[in-house]
Amino acid sequence: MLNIRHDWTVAEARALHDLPLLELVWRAQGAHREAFGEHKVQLCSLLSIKTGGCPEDCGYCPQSARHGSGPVEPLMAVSEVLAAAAEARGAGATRFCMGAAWRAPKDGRQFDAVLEMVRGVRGLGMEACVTLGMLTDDQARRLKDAGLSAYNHNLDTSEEHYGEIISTRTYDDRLRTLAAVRNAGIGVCCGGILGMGESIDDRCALLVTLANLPTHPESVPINALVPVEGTPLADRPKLDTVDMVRAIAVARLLMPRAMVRLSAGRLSMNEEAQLLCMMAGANSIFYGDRLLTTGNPDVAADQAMLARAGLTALDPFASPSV
Ligand code: SAM
Ligand code: DTB
Ligand code: SF4
Repeated sequence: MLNIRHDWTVAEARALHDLPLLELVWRAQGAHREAFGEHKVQLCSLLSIKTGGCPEDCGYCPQSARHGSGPVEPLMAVSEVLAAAAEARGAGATRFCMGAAWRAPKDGRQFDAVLEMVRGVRGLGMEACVTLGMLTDDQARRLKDAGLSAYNHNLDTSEEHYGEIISTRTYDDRLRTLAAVRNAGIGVCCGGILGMGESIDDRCALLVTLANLPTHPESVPINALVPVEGTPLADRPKLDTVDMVRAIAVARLLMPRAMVRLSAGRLSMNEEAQLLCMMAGANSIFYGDRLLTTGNPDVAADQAMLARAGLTALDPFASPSV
């Protein structure tokens, strides 16, 4: 019987986290098999539809105007975005995720263009996900009406550590947007970043917060910090990949039915480490040679990695999120 709970404690998550690695991975793999059966990998392509110049001060992010560390580009044209989505579909992606460096979207021409992008991506037969910052209930409803499959909004870290990373919005602001997304009937994509100076308990607390939401997120991206020159976190030491494996395994055990995404940071992991993350329950990756502003393994390398491991890609709409 799958263990679906919403009353996890940090101590329980920590006890799982600290198990001998092979015991932890074995348990997580068991939960994964029970929830999904055959292990398939969801391929999600990512596109930055509006880049940089963001007023928020997220310490990890090259798109914050305060760090002046990355390119600044206005909202892309709908036709360009849909051409990129069609290309991603051609390469085998089943989900197209569009990110905008906004604190929150403003109603009007730009929000209407995003709705058009969502309709277009769905029209291509792909799942559509956007991440646009904080949302109102009305904006969530309009995105739902346009056919949005999922909304990405990360808690990033524990509530305790959050203030060390971001000062321009609160944890509660983030939770309110997640509630607006859930109430509108859109799938929730919510996870975090490891390697930002947080403790192991902070990592466990983030996963417990996600698991104790009234409904588990359908999708949980686990990012390793991509250190970018000019950001306050540029000099953080590289995350130990075993820490990534442990966090993924705990996410799988706490939220057995979620798509757990091995997200940013794959360029600094070798393929064996990535496959160990999959063994521990990761069943989704960002696919395509760019994340938002930084790089990702190219399509050919990922195809070769999956083939080498005998892993197959998920069919469109086979995930429980839609
Ligand atoms: N502005 C919107 C927001 O913050 O909700 C959407 C875009 S924002 C870039 C999406 C997510 O990307 C962040 O919540 C964060 O988890 C992740 N991210 C940004 N920069 C990163 C980095 N350098 N390394 C790892 N993840 C990063
Ligand atoms: C998520 O959790 N990770 C993605 C996506 N959601 C939007 C973003 C990763 C960004 C990495 C840094 C960059 O490329 O700018
Ligand atoms: Fe802006 Fe999002 Fe980057 Fe924060 S993570 S600075 S909100 S783009």
